[in-house]
Amino acid sequence: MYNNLIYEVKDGIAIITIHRPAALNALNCELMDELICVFHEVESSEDVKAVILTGEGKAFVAGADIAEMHGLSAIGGKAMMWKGHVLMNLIESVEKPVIAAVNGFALGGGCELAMACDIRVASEKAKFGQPEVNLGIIPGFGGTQRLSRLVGKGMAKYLIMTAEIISADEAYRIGLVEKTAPPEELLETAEKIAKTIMGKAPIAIASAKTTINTGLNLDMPTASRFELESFTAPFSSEDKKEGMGAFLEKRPPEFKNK
Ligand code: CO8
Repeated sequence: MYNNLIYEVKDGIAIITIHRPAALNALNCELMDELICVFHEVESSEDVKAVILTGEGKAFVAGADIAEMHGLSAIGGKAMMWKGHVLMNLIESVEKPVIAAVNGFALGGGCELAMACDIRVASEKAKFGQPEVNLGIIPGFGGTQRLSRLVGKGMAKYLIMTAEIISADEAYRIGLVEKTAPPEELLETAEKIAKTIMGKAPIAIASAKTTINTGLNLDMPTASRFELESFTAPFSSEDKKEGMGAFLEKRPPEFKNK
């Protein structure tokens, strides 16, 4: 049981809804512990094939909890930051696709949380930003690194240094989100993407996720080599035989995650 999350599994899709309305879903340590716990649960559950992370109300997540951070020493702040890093890295390492359905404010740690997911779909009403410099700090849950990797160094510096809050359309334009949807169609759109991915070979999907995430942290020759090595597991799978066989026999494939 979670105090700040609603967790349900529907047709193979885990839907995690952040529910901390009093603070616009701000990430305090308890909520981050619950997210770490729920992502361990989805990783180990055979029933879960894909994950959607969303928020309830007008915020996805309005940032790290400012009231909690305010009272922290530098050492306490680092401990909270460490928890955030554990969470974001865990989401990236889960071998299932994780889709952020960004329903509203995704600010500071909220934008960082969305960026740790594989794909971001935003409600047309969502707002994004890294407003930490307004508070005298910098992004601390990986945002300086993930934002520059997603939108480029110049745009990342612009957003972090100006603390500008941008619309979903602008986030789409700069490559911070991959799709936008009317608010009432947000979850449906995220589910559609999840189902499309679930129709592919799971071994290939897990391998694609790991290869892209790991390769981005390596120099090009090492990353290429890593792709070469990563290719072997899907290529030797039963699902590869099925996928190619089905193509040649002109029928839809039936993947078995083997
Ligand atoms: N933390 C704690 N409480 C929050 C937060 C937050 N990030 N955001 C909103 N709340 C609370 C408000 O205090 C308010 O509480 P109350 O009703 O008790 O006064 C309630 O949520 C509703 O908020 P508002 O009344 O402000 O709602 P508005 O619709 O007027 O405004 C905004 C919505 C624009 C989202 C506004 O709430 C806001 O600016 N929030 C803060 C956004 C922000 O600065 N986020 C970045 C935080 S810093 C961060 O994320 C750093 C990550 C790295 C941390 C490293 C660990 C040490």
